[in-house]
Amino acid sequence: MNKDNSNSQPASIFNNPNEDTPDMGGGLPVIGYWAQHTLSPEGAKLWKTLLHKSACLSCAWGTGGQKGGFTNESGEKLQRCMKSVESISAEIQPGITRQFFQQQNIQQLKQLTSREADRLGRWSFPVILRSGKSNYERISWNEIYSICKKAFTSNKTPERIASYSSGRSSNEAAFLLQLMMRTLGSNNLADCSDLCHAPSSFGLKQTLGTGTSVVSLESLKKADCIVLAGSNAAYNHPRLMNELIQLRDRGGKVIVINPMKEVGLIKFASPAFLNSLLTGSDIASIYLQPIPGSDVALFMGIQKALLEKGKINKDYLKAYTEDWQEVINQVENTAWETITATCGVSQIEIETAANIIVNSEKTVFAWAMGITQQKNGVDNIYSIVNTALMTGNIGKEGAGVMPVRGHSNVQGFGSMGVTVRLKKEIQQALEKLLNRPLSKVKGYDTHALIEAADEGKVETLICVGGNLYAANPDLNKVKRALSKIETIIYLATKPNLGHFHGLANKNTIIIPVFNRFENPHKTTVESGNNFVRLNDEGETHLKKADLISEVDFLTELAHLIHSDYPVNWRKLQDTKYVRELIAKTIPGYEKIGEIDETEEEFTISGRIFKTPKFPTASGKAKMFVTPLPELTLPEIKDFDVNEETQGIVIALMTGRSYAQHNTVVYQTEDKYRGIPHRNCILMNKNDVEKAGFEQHQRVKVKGNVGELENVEIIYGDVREGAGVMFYPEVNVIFRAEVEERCGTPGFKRVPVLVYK
Ligand SMILES: Nc1nc2c(c(=O)[nH]1)N[C@H]1C(S)=C(S)[C@@H](COP(=O)(O)OP(=O)(O)OC[C@H]3O[C@@H](n4cnc5c(=O)[nH]c(N)nc54)[C@H](O)[C@@H]3O)O[C@H]1N2
Ligand SMILES: Nc1nc2c(c(=O)[nH]1)N[C@H]1C(S)=C(S)[C@@H](COP(=O)(O)OP(=O)(O)OC[C@H]3O[C@@H](n4cnc5c(=O)[nH]c(N)nc54)[C@H](O)[C@@H]3O)O[C@H]1N2
Ligand code: SF4
Ligand SMILES: [Mo]
Repeated sequence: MNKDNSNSQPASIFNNPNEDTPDMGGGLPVIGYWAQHTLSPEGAKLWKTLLHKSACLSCAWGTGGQKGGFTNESGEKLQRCMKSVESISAEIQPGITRQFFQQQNIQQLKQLTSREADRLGRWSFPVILRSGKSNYERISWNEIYSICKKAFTSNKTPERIASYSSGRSSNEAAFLLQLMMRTLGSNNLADCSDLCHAPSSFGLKQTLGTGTSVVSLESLKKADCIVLAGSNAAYNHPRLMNELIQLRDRGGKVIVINPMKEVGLIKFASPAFLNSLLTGSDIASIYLQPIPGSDVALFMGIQKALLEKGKINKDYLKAYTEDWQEVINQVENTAWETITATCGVSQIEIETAANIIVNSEKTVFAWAMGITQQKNGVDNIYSIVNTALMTGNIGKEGAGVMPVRGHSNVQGFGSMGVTVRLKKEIQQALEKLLNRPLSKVKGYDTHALIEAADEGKVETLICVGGNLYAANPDLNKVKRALSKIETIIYLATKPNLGHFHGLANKNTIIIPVFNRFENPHKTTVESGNNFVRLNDEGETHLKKADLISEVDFLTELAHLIHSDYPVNWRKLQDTKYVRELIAKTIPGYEKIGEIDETEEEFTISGRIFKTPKFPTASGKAKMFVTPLPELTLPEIKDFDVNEETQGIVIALMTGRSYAQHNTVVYQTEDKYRGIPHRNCILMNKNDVEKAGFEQHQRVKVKGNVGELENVEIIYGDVREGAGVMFYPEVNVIFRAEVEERCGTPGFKRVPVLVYK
């Protein structure tokens, strides 16, 4: 590779051995999907929703809101992607009928796939599965509240009550959930972010004193280089691709770091720009393919290259950071051979990437699950922050660090205090409100919640959205753990695998809720770029259904448990009063107190860093030495198979197909990766041949707690030694290694045996 001419190589670097796959991401298939859905019989409902003033349901990029469904945070139009249509289409399905549950017993419902469960339609009335019964049945609201009141108040310590939540709901629901739980004395506020960006929040807090991105969309538009590590934005944050396209158009560079060559990160055709749509736009200027789990080494390599070129910004480090000398010493003392052997990327490629950063004025370092879902996810964050600090890229416009967040309001949940690591400021504000200290007992994050439930330590669980069962590794254990909980209450819009497999010991109750564009009151959400959106009131197409808003249910439940302490809960059913409470409690959210009058959406104060002053105790950023990971794989015999077994052990990266949203599968194929159905493993051709297999052969894939059979091998441009499979199906075969500092499972480096 030519050191100085690293800006244009995309088409040729894509070496997909699978000839049937498209040669770019996005493109005409996306327009086709739009047309098919918006012109279909459901089209009118779909358009109504697209035009409704509310934030997109799908990812945290933050499209939609008061300026209209198609507008991004900078006011640009044409920003609604196909993923958004996909998620709305699922919400505007008809309701499930009452007869359905009379006809289908739980054993039959357990046979459904994720897609089939979602296609049953919307939950449209509350149901209960009582112990010993074989069918879900309709239940009255009176009985629900009486069971819930008992479940939350009788004969137990607060630690035996827990919640889990997922970031589709509103800030208002999130705030109420945590206030209700903390008033009870329970800090058990597990959340989907524990499985997702928790290492980012943890790592950024330790280093920079903040928990979220320090870059706004506006600022991103001024960058001239973006490092995109462990993210497949072409699938999961499609409108981020517009920013990458525009950055390339203005002469900027994109460094992609990903063990898998994702076609959309090489070339992407965006419907927002006609030229791009017709011919496709180059995305990656350089594409580095490290060994899964080795990013710390790769970033250390970049740091070493900077050091050797004399390009470390020591003035910046001296003025604005702490402990930088230790980090530089480590880089100095780590040999290139160790670095390249650990990450599997050559010195020259690493130097090329370092050169690009050095020659750029403003670099944004962005990342997603490839970085966080690792046993050493926090070290990954440290190594990225170290690199950004060494190049003076934090605390100025157009530069910074940017975790690319998942669910559309997952970040809002964290801001509202739905977390086991509560900010001091929020703790103090809540203690003032309650007029007593909060419980000091450490709460369960998602991983700890499953462990505690399995040990019989949880009696009552409320799940505000999500799919606790299928989102976790080791599904059989999760099922067993949940079955030891006496009462589980699921608030949900649509059925998912968790409602049929994640059953309680005594009562499993499903509360059907309005989604974001149906609520009878206004709500707010927070995007990954720290922008707060206001969602207008709406209505549901399910005219005969018996739905409730999350806010109404939580306030009524809280009223039953706490009466009028510390607030008049029923008054909070008018969400304006919740926003007033949020304004007083949540740092940076002051403006939400007036949003009902002003309708002014806003950037949360204190989050975007334009100067290198940090909200840490010393005002400086803190740097951490990052140990290199030891990335050995087990041997065939370690999988408890006989010695003659023909096969190969690889590091499996488990994640999303093109057409799924987390545990919910919309379509079975993944056309951009050439994967025809869900039971496939994507592998490097050389690995397949080494193991004596061939493309399309059916094999078994074995993890440390189970195996999948009849799995079809598909060739893909993934580096040797790695493979790709889809969750939630694959979650049945492995117990993950866990990042000890925040409980996040290592979903992106799962050792598996592929064998006959
Ligand atoms: N359409 C759609 N949009 C979504 C979602 C969805 O399911 N569907 N989910 C939402 C949520 S909750 C989230 S968290 C985000 C997820 O968005 P992403 O993080 O983009 O999704 P993943 O598929 O989990 O993995 C991202 C990439 O990490 C790479 N990777 C794996 N291991 C490594 C590694 O060791 N190092 C590096 N550098 N890369 C690695 C994989 O090859 C993959 O390309 O998307 C959000 N948006
Ligand atoms: N192997 C593997 N496992 C993973 C991952 C991976 O990459 N690999 N990724 C992890 C990540 S990043 C995440 S975020 C988790 C996802 O974990 P979760 O967030 O727990 O799961 P989802 O599939 O997003 O939950 C979907 C359900 O949410 C409900 N829902 C949707 N909208 C609303 C709403 O407005 N209100 C309410 N109350 N309910 C609603 C619907 O019932 C829907 O079925 O999975 C994790 N698990
Ligand atoms: S990029 Fe994300 S927020 Fe924007 S329209 Fe697509 S799914 Fe919605
Ligand atoms: Mo996520």
